[in-house]
Amino acid sequence: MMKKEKVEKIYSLMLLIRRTEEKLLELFSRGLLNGTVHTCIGQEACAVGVMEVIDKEIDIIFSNHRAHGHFLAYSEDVYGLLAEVIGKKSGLCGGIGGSQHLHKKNFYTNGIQGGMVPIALGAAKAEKFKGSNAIVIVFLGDGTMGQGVVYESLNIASLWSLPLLFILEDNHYAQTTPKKLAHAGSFCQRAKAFDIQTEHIKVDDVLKLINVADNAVRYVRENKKPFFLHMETYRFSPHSKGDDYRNAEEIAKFKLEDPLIKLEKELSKEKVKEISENIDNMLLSILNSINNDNEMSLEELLILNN
Ligand SMILES: Cc1ncc(C[n+]2csc(CCOP(=O)(O)OP(=O)(O)O)c2C)c(N)n1
Ligand SMILES: [Mg+2]
Repeated sequence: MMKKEKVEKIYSLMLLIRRTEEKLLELFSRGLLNGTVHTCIGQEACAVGVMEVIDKEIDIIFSNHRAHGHFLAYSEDVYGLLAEVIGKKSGLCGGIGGSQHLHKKNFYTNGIQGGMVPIALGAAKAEKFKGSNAIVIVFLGDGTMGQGVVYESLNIASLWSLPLLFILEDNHYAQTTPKKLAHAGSFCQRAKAFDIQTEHIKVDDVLKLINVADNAVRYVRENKKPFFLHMETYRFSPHSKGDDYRNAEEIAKFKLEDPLIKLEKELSKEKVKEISENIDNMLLSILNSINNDNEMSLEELLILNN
């Protein structure tokens, strides 16, 4: 693929994630969602960068409570996601899983911090046992580095030489707790203590991230060994909805380094407008069709939720 086409594709996916999540926050504030949502606004590059370099036919992805971006970058199934979070039968998991329990093909998630890490380890063991060429990818947050099971998993992944890529999506906070109040030392050093190779990247340029993620994925596939990739990112949205105690100046400073805006500069104004309008129209038509399906309408749900 030419660089220009690649930039358009990556930008479209990142914008799709951002617009979808902005829509979800709006629907939540109108009482139209079934359950909670955690958005990854600001972190889209992490999801898109990794999904760009995996083998979607065979690789297995484990996400966490902040899963929409990973899911959309993996599947682009906007209808399935929105219908699920709205609580419709036509949703990915029949509308009963909600935002934190998404599953499609080789994509799995749940909301228990660290809960998916040993499951990913088991999947990696199964792939090794089968002798397949698949690798397993697990996304975890900085706060989740406080869960003991992560270290048990790092240990066994290294000891048994399993094809497991740990992706630490470090957005500096666990809910509202800054990482510097919770974690001593360096995250990569922790993985290195288990004899696992590591890489650290500050996520300000998605194209750079794609190269780093590609190397990590190749390393795991070729060596059948774990790898620990520490991505330093930032979320612009609150942890969930209104629960934000972060310093406004800090958020503003990170917004200046928004990877989406950085990528946008590589495209013409006309192209950006076209991509943006296409996404907005698509979201509108998906929401209309969700609204018009045979189940309860959004407005009926609103009445029910009140
Ligand atoms: C075992 C467990 N404890 C507490 C929670 C509540 N909880 C949900 S997300 C979260 C913070 C997670 O922080 P981090 O791992 O940094 O991920 P981020 O939210 O920043 O993406 C907490 C405490 C949970 N889901 N599971
Ligand atoms: Mg975090």
